[in-house]
This record gives sequence, C-alpha cells and structure tokens, in this order.
Amino acid sequence: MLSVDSTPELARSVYAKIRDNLTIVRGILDRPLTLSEKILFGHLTDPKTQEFEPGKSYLQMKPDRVALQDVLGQTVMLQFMQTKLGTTAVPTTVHCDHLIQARVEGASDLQQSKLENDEVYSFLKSASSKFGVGFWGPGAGIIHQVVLEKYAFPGALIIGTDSHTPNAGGLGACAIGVGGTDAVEVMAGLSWQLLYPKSIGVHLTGELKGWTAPKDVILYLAGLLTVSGGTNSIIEYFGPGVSSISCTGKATITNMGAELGATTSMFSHDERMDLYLKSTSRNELAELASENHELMMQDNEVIDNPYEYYEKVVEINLSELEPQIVGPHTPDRSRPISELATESKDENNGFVDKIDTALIGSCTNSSYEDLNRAADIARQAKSHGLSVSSKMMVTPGSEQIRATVERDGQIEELRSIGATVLANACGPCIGQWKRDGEYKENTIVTSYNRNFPRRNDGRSETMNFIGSPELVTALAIAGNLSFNPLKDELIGADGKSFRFESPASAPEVPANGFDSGADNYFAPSQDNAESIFVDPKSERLQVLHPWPVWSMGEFSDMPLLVKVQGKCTTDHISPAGPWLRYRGHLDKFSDNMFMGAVNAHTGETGLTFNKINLKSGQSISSVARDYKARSMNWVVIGDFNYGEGSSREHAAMSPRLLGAGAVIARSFARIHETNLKKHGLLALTFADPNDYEFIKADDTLTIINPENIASGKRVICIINHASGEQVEVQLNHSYSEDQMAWFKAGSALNVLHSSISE
Ligand code: MIC
Ligand code: SF4
Repeated sequence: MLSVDSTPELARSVYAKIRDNLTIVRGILDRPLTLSEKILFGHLTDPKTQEFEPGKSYLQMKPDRVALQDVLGQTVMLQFMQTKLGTTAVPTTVHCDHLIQARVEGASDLQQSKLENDEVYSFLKSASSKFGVGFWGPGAGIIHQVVLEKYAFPGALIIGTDSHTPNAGGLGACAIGVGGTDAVEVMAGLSWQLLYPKSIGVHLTGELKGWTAPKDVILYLAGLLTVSGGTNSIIEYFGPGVSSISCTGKATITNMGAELGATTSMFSHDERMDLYLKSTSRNELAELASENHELMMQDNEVIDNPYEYYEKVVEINLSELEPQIVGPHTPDRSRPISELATESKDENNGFVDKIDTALIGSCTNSSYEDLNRAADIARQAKSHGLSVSSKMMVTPGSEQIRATVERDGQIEELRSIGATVLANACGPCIGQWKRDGEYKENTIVTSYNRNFPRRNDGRSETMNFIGSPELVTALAIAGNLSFNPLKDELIGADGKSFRFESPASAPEVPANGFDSGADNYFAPSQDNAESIFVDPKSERLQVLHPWPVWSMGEFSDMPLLVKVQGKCTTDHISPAGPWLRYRGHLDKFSDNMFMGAVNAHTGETGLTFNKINLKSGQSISSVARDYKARSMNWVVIGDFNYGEGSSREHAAMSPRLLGAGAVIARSFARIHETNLKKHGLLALTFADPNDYEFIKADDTLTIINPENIASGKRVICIINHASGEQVEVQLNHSYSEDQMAWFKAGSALNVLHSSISE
C-alpha cells in the first residue's frame, strides 16, 4: 500500500519530475520562470501538450499529497464512496480539528467533543482506513500545523480541502485550498486542474525586529491589496528581507494569503526551512532540498527584474514596518497600531474600547516562536505584578506544539497571567466557541486570520481585531483597544508605571527538539477490509447520490431567489458555528442556506420574497424548497467577490440540492467559483457589473442556450420583469471545455464516474 508519509523517496521522485518537466517547458516557453511557475510546471501531467496563458489556460497537474479536515473530509469521503474505488491514488490524510468546541479548557472540551462527535469521527476513521488514508484523531492538531510538521517539503504540490492550505508555503511547498470534489478527483488518480495563476511579487527588504512580526507583513499587505486583490494570483515573496523571517513566520504569511483571495503564496527554499525540517526529524528531506535548491527558487532574471516578470510588484521595507492591527469584520481594514487609538476614540466608528477576550494561536500563529514571544510579554507583565485585564485563551496548533511549550514553560507563563489553554483545534476561530453571557457590541482581539461578522461566536455585533500573538497578549494585559504597547505605559502592582520592552527575539525551534506529545495518529489498515457504516437515520451523516443531469429547458424563466448585497462569504451562504455538526448531512445543513446573506432589495438578512405565495420575509432556504417542489430552478445574484473565504463546498452543494440553476455575480472568489462548476451549476459574471442594478425582486431570468457555452463567447441572459418588460444582458464565463462537460453531465463527479466505468 502507498505510504502516506512524505518520504525521501517521494521527494526524490518529485524533484526528478520537476527537473524533467522544466526541461520540456523551457524548450517551449524560452523565458525565465517565477518560483510558482517552476513548481506548478514541474507537476504538469503532460508538459508537451499543455497550453500556457496566465489567467486563461487550465494547468493539468498531478499533486503529491491531499489533506482533508474533518468537516470537508466528510463530504470528500461520502463522494469517494460514490466512485466505488478501492484506495486513494495519492498520499492523503484526515485531520479532526474543526468539530471540537471551546467551552472550559482543553482536556475536558476534548473529552466532551469526542463523545458528541463520535459518529462522525468513527465514520472518518473507518473510511480513512478503508481508502488508505492516514487519520489524525481529535486532539492531534489543526490540519495546517500538522501538515507543516509532518508532510510539507520544499517543491511539493499539495492540495487541501481548506482555504488556509497555503500555510505549507512557509516550508516552500505550493499548497492550494480546494473544494471536496477536487480532492476526490485527485484521490481517484485524475489530473487536477487550476487556472494558470497570475503572479504578484512582494519584494522584502530590511529585517524584522522589535515588535514587528511576520503577521504584520501579511496584515499590511491585506490592507494594500484588499480581500480580492490576490484572486487567481500566486503571491511570491523574495528579496533580502526574506532571510529575517523564520520558516513558521513564513507560514503565517502564506496562510493568510487566503484572506486576499490568493491561489497560494510561496517563499523559495532557504536555510530556515532546512532548520525546521531538521528539527521536525526530517534531516534527509532537508539535504535533498538543498541539493535541489535551484528548482525551488525564482530564476535569477526574475529576481533581478521583478517588474518585468510579475504582474504586480509590492515593496515592503521590514525595518520600517510598524505592527498592524486589522478589523473589525474584514481582514483588509488595516492600520498601524499607533493609529488605532484615534480611530477607537472616534464615536462614528462604533468601536468598543474595552477588550472582552483575547485569543492567540490557531493554524496561523501558534509556532514555537509565536508562543515564546507572547510568553515574553506575559513574563514582563508578571514581573510588574500584572495579569490579564481581559479574558485570554490560547489554541495550540498541534499536540506537538502543545507538549513542547508545556515542557519548555511558555504555557505556564501564559497561564500565570490568567490565560486558559484550549484544545489543539480550531475552536473559536471557526465559531466553535460556547461563549456564555449576553453580548451586544463587544471587542475581541485575536491572532487568527478571519474576522467576518458572526465568525467567532455567532454574534454579528462581536468585533474581532486581528494582530500578532505578542501584540494581542499585550492588549489583553492592558484591556483596551486604544493601548499602544510600543509607546503607552501601564501601572504595575507597585504603583509605578512601566512600558513593555519589545518582545525578546525567540528561537524558532526548541533547542531540545520538539516533544511529540500524545500519539493520536492511525495509519490505514493494510487489508482494505474496514467497512463503512452510515446510519440512514443519522442526523450527522447522509449518503450522497449523483446529481441529476440537466435538461436544458430548465434554464428558462427561473425566478430570482435572492439578490445579495455586499460581502457574501461562504460563511454567509453556508454558516459554520452550530451548523458545523451537520456538515456531513446534506439535507440538514441545506436548511442554513444563505442564512447570513443580505437581501439587496430589503436589507434583511437571510430572508426573501416567495413568488408562489407572494409573501415577503421568508427564510431563503424555505423559499428555495418551495420552488424545488414545483420543479422551478432559481437564480442567485451576487455582488463583488461572491463566495470569498473558505473552501466549504457546502456553499455550492446546498444551492444544487435546493434547485439552483445559475449563480450570476459581479465577480467570484476562486474556490467558490470552482465549487459551483464542480457541482454542475452555472457560475456566470455580468459583463458589465452595473447590470446587477437591473435585477428586481420579482424577476425571472432565462439563460439562452446554456449547452452552447464556449470559450471566448459571451452568454446571453434575458431578465423578465413582472411588468412584462424584458432586458437582455451579456454575461462572462470562465468555462473550459472540460468544465462544460461537468455542467452537461450534471457534475464533475458524474464525469469521473463515467470515466471509471468505461
Ligand atoms: C475557515 O477557516 O473558514 C475554515 C473553517 O477552515 C474553512 C473550511 C470550512 O468551511 O470547512 C476554510 O478555510 O476553508
Ligand atoms: Fe481552523 Fe481557523 Fe485555521 Fe480554518 S483558519 S483551519 S478554522 S484554525
């Protein structure tokens, strides 16, 4: 059976393939290549027949590894079952991280969550074993941290069913977040396709020092490029400043490239990656990476003339970069910490100065270095007799990190000022936070990555400001948003005022090596005999059936279900929090469809007009079910960057189940657009974004000849107003021929199925 580990043999064959492919591609393109081009082209299935046009061609590639977390892992396993295949063709692991709820503290929360999610964990464990997949049980850690510790290596192409998969870019991998169907196709041995990304180069000069942390690089960039600035682009960091950032610091930066909508973010291979590989017991991989170093860096011409080879170049001088803080409600609302006090005091902003809770850790920021720097601030506070003024919680990224910082004392420092240590899991980062008490407008500060309304505790009034772990720790001690730890003083227990020293520069890896902690990994069984049971009466899991094939007449006179206004992330389309428990049960989780979406015609959230009974203010999913019961397909109209955020394909599966025909937006976020296509829906954009304004609440829409959608041709849509008036608008699309085949077959999985049974 295939080894699920990242063995030196695997790396050797990856490097050999990259080398061979690049010889062919250089012969065709005859120009210098960026880092991401080298890794992507190095994984092409057939470089000789591949077309190469950035933003236009779809690259067909063979990834080296697949990572699944426990919520999307459920739909992946349920879809893989549909293929009737034996085992995965590519090393794959499952990580139980999202379902653990934060209540009291780590150990008891974990126990409780194991009991509550037993059915799902047993399903994932038996399916993993049967399909040759490695299984990391609850408590082992968050997918991206475990992938960094165990599986990523420079030059690897990794896909993961989670938008923060790019975390592995800190270790030189090209790691890309996808929906579940992509994972199933790769596990089935098919090529994986990706729109040839455009490229953004970030030139780092100077060096990180003092309070400025890797987090500040990405928070600053988020403010500059916005949440859609990276769409269909890969961000590459280069320049002399890179060497001042540790491997795990680089991972923080690449992790949060997801917040800019970037396909992924990358750093070229360097000594700090080798140091991390060695300290996580992968000496041979470090040596191999060094021997193949030139494959995992931009060509010299690109470094010398970045403006010629990247679509856009951003310059950041790390020595001048001030610590940043972003929020509330969107990760691109950034400013240096020195400006927050003024903003916080301005009543027009509605910020609440008092900080209720501070949270550090998560997949983004729980490295040894991060927790050391946060512990240093705690140590300073304690030496002045202070503890936290706000509540404070720490979510370690993995059992290995938890055990190591427990052994080396950092956790004790944080506990001693009043912090609670939660389980090694996503917890409050994904709304798994049982936050008791009445809360209206209130402030939390986190070192997480997302801060959409409702994200952490389900309350839209909670305002989440994101900063580095050390900054968040200092804010927790002061208790106010308007505190600037770089300048302001606090009063110690002795009545004397003091100012924090900037956090001590911390070792990036422990001098005595990592402590792996409790073992919670299960290798797949060798005999493939495990049986998978899904109880038909379960409310957590539901067997999936193939989507029906379309009859093209279904695309005429489709009623508008809802026109959404403004930010509509996948959290708005398919919320998490309490709904996470139903992520394996399609019918049940579809009851939450569009619960957070704002209706452009009424300003209401989650409610719409029902054309059948002519009632307004009905829950969107119930109206969809009404239309479906009458065999009427419907349309959703989206605003800019529709579907931003996570990779959850649930946001495409619910519309497909409840009768969507098309989603027409001003623009899409990459993963969601692909998820809609994979599930057989039409994902289209207004050729003129102003046409969005024409759509009225009681319109119906007709897509003309959907079966003839072809590359380079616009799609015609007729808007039928209730008055009888008709307006014709033009729509753009990004369907390749293969993707049209998914639409015609009803879904990508239906195409896969027929290719297997042939
Ligand atoms: C997130 O950070 O939003 C999540 C929860 O990890 C998601 C995955 C999901 O919704 O299942 C992601 O980032 O893709
Ligand atoms: Fe989990 Fe949060 Fe990381 Fe998503 S961003 S994987 S929810 S810790």
